[in-house]
Amino acid sequence: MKRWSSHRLLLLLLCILIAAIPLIAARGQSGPASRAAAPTDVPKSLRDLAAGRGILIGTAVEPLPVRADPDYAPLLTREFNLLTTENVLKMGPLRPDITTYYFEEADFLVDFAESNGMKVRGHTLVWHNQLPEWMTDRTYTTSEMTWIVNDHITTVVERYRGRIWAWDVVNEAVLDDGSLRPNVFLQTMGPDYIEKAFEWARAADPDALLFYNDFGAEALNAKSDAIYAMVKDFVERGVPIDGVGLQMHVDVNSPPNPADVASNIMRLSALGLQVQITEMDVRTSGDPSEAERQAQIYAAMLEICLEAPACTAFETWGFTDKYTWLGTQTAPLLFDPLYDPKPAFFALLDVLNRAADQSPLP
Ligand code: 9MR
Repeated sequence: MKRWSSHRLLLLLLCILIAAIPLIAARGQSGPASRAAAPTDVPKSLRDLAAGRGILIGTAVEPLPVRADPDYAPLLTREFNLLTTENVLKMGPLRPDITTYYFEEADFLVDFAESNGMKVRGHTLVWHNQLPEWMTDRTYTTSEMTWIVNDHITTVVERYRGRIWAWDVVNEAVLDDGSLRPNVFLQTMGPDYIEKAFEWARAADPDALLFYNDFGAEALNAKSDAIYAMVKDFVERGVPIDGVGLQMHVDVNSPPNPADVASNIMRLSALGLQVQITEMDVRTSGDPSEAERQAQIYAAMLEICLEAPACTAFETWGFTDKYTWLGTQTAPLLFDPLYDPKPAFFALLDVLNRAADQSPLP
């Protein structure tokens, strides 16, 4: 047999390849393995759907799992476009002594949020809990405490001016019976400490949204009545406040009445204030049979938020049951400890999808 020279063999291979190009291209366009079809198969994320409805969807975050758990950040940045600093901006962790501020951890989370297109809620400037020992170990005079709180708000809010979208300026200052919580600020500065905090925050960043944030005041009760009266008075007197945060730490067996939550949001929005669901979780006994009921509670609260134009953000207090302040037995969040989505996650997706169908964007 006649032997083929190597350059003739090469030529033959080239011809076969050229002849096959149209076939390969056609399969690429219409075959079952078509890559062009892939993007439509990927379900939209909570953050994509929420953005289409004009609200932000967020969650509380600690630096440790962002740094150390490889499964954590990809899901966080896929599903959420708002990040609340769970602990790092509280006075205890932030201010180890009266003149020292430790910003490293907060800087890390703010940088992380920015590089992933997420807005930041700063939590929290004035709170009776998680205070540094130097504050709780001795008593201060009125002018000393006024200086401490003013320096704190001014230093922290100025540092993140233009980078922190919204602040929980004062957190949990009201008790269930509607009276002011007798904390160290009330005891030294008197009831005016709340409005002073808002004024100092406004001066430090005129563009940040300023919130009063509390728990157990989602529906209609003595506490939410007192908060309503307080912020109404602030609005009337020109104290700079932009909104009220409803934390929404609830139990699967005793959720707030949805109609009452809607009424509460309505009366706050009639004052010209925004409302945000800031810390939602739904505690269960850990029994998986409660997962559907938990999902309905999440869905009901998101629906209320979507129906109220004043409700501008919906946030959960963490997103995986692997990391929750309630302990891992209570399964309060949207993903299980292995990061598998729970019925609560699908219920939120469903609410956002249905809302998008009802009012398509122009
Ligand atoms: O989730 C926070 C937890 O890690 C802290 O140990 C705890 C300290 O009290 O605070 C938790 O967050 C709280 C938030 O700052 C204010 N609202 C209630 C939240 C749950 O306790």
